[in-house]
Amino acid sequence: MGSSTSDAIVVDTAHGALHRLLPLPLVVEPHEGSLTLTARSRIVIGAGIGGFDHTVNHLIGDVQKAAGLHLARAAEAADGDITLRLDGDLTKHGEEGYELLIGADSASLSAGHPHGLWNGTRTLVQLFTHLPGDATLPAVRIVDRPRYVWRGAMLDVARHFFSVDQVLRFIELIARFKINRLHLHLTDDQGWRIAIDGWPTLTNIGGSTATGHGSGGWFSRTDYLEIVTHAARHFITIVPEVDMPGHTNAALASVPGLNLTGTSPPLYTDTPRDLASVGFSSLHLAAPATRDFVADVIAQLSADTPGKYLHVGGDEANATDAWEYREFIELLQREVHSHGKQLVGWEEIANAALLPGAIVQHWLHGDVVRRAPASARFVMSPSGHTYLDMKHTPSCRVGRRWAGFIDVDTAYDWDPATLIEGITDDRIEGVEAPLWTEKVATFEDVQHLCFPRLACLGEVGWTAQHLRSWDTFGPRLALHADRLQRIGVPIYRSALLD
Ligand code: TNX
Repeated sequence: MGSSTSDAIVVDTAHGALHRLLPLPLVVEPHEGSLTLTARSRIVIGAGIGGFDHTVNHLIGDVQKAAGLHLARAAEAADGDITLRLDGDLTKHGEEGYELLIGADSASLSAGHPHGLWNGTRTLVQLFTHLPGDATLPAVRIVDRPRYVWRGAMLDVARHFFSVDQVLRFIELIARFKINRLHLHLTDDQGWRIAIDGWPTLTNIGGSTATGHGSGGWFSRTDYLEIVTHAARHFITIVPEVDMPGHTNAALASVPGLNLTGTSPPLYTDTPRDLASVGFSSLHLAAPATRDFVADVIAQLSADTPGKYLHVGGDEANATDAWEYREFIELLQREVHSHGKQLVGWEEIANAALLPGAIVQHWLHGDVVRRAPASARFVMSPSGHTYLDMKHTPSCRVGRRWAGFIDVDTAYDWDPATLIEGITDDRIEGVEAPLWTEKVATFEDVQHLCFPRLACLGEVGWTAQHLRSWDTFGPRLALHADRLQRIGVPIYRSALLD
């Protein structure tokens, strides 16, 4: 895009279109005037949209909430209407891109793919003032597409369990910022949270605990279906993680045959004090049940997950010999591939022989990441910028501090492409912010740690680097923090936003 557009962004921040958008689109051309919707305005459903009722229903519900108008559907456009069209150019917009035109008489949104149409509706809803009874939209032309395909949040439901209803709400909240991956950390030393057919003790025993005195819990296959379905309606892909071969005490405690001795260790409900004392548990290839267990878990999760990714963990396997670690990851890779899925793992999997398409999730050591083959793709979750379990400031009532304090400026002000030498945008799939929950026991605290920092991540992943600056982001974040507060999200209100 030309410099004139970025100039416009700098000089004209008072224009509603620029002030209200987060993440910032690629091209925003503010025009004079505005469109005022009325009770006669309708949503015109263009050809091909018929199958995407959920997007239309969401838009109708969101306009009702934002502007107090319940728009009807129509087939033919007239003045005052919003037209949705699926006739955009896929090569120009990509799957997620869209073009939105708001003039004094009408608005139109066009995309080449349903995901782009969804994203465009999210932008449209942000453009309202969200003041009671105000149904005006600023005149503007927006052409948009994301920097990265993977813009993720991770929720650790293993250390503390969060219910289906809480996960559904979490999905709704992250979708506001065009986050499109929800990575569920389903298993760890302190709990196993997904029922696997034929292995009832995994959840009956392994799901009964949490860190500290938490009561545990798990998702049935039906629960999981509800989660992936709700996510799909928000164009969010669920990335299920079963962490292996380390971080497996809950499984070892549930299934004696996963142990070399044939005897289970006790359940574990502590928090390792530091990074050196994590990774004490390990699966072993030579234990009698290991290979069947791995095959069954990966087969069921592959079948139940509509998305193409299977995350196998692989982090901090400090109790696994180096040779066995490599063999284990290679076994997991074969199983994942046998179900047509793409392998994802924490950066340590770069120590194994990865096949093309493997996704390596960076969190701590750039040098490990550089060991990955040239064909590997990367999701960047640098702990010093993205770890949502870190405190915002020293006085925060919840959170940890080993990766530093992460206030909203630190969560925003980094460039994924300049973190690790040799890992530039051509190799980067995207970015993700993980919430680990050893110290996070309530959903109130989940929201306090995630919002508004996940809005920062949303823009890091979406907006072209040359358009990003903390100076223009801060005011937009403050506006969206206000909106979150108004709908009852117990956010962290950073002093940087006042
Ligand atoms: C490191 S990040 C971990 C997690 C902990 C987290 C605590 C990673 C791949 N492993 O097991 O929960 O630190 O901040």
